Amino acid sequence: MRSFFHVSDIGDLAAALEEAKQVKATPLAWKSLGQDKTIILIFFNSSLRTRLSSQKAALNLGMNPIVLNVGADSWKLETQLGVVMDGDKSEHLREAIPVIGSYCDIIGVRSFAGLQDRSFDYAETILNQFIEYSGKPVISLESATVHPCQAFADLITIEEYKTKRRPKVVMTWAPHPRALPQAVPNSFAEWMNAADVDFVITQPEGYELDPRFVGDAKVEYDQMKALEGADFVYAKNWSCPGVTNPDDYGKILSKDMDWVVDARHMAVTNDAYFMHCLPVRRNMIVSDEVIDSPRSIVIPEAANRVVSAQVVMKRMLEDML
Ligand code: AN0
Ligand code: CP
Repeated sequence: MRSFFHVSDIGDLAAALEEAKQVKATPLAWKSLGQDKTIILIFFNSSLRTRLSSQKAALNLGMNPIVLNVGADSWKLETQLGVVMDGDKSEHLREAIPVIGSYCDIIGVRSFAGLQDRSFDYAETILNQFIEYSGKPVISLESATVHPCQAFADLITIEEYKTKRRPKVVMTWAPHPRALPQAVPNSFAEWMNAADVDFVITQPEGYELDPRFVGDAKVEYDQMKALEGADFVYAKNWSCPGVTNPDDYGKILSKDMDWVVDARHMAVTNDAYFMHCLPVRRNMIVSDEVIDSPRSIVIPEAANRVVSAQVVMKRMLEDML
C-alpha cells in the first residue's frame, strides 16, 4: 500500500476486516515486522486518539514512532506554493517534506481542511505534496477531506456489534459551536457505501456532502424518519460542504438544537448503538443520557483505532519485505 486515503486503498474489505480480527486478537504477533523501521507522525492540528493510537500501533509492530507537532516543536511551515515568504512561516513544505522523508520509512500526516478555499481543500493539496515529495508511503491521519483510520475503526466496531447480516446505519448531522471539517462524515460515508450495510445520511438542507462520498447512500432530511429502525446511530457535526452553494463552504448554516441526539431520537431506533469518533461536546452533539447509556459504544470504537492503524501500517511494512 503506497498511501492510505480511501477505502479502495485497503483492497478487499472482507479480507481487511478478517485481518483486523487477527491483529486485535494477537497484536504483538508481528513485533519483528517493524524492527529498525521508523514512522514519523506529523500533526498540524490537535489530537488525542490519532496521536496515541498511531504510536501504539507502531510500537505493537516493533517500529520506532517519532511525533512532530508543526508550529509547536518545529518551524511554522508554509503550505501554499508560489508565495513570498515574508510572514511568520520560516520553512516551506517543499523542503520540509523531503527532509522528513529522508529520516523515516512511513509518514502519517494530520492536516485539517482550512475551510476557506474549497478547491485547495478538496484537491488534498497538502497531503498530495507529502506523497509527491517524500518518496515514502503516506497515511492520512485526517487530512482535508478524509479520515480513513477513523472510518476503518468504525467499520470494525460495527462488524463486532452487529446482530444481523445487514444492519441499518444512520449518520446524523448534529450541531456544534465551531465550524468543523467534512473529513469524518466523508470517510464514514465512503466506507459504509463499500460495506454490507443499509446506510442513511440525515442532515439539514444545505449540508449535503460531496457526491463523490455520498455515492448511492440514501439521504433523508427528516432526522426522526431517518432514525426509525436504526441499528447504529453515528452522530457528527460538519460545516457546509459547499455543494449546493460554493459561497457557503466551511460555514455554519444551522445550530438547531432539535438535532442533538437524545433519548427522544434513540426511542425510534431499533435499540441502536450510539457511535461518535470523539472528541464530542456533550449536550451539543449528544445528550449525557445517550452517551452514558449502555448502548453507547464510543469507547470500544476509539479503542479500535489501534487496530485499524495497525492493519494499515502492517500492510505497508509487508510491502517493504
Ligand atoms: C475534528 C473534526 O471534526 O474533523 C476532529 C475529529 C476527529 N473535530 C474537532 O476539531 C472538534
Ligand atoms: N477521532 C479522532 O481522530 O480523535 P483525535 O482528534 O483526538 O485524534
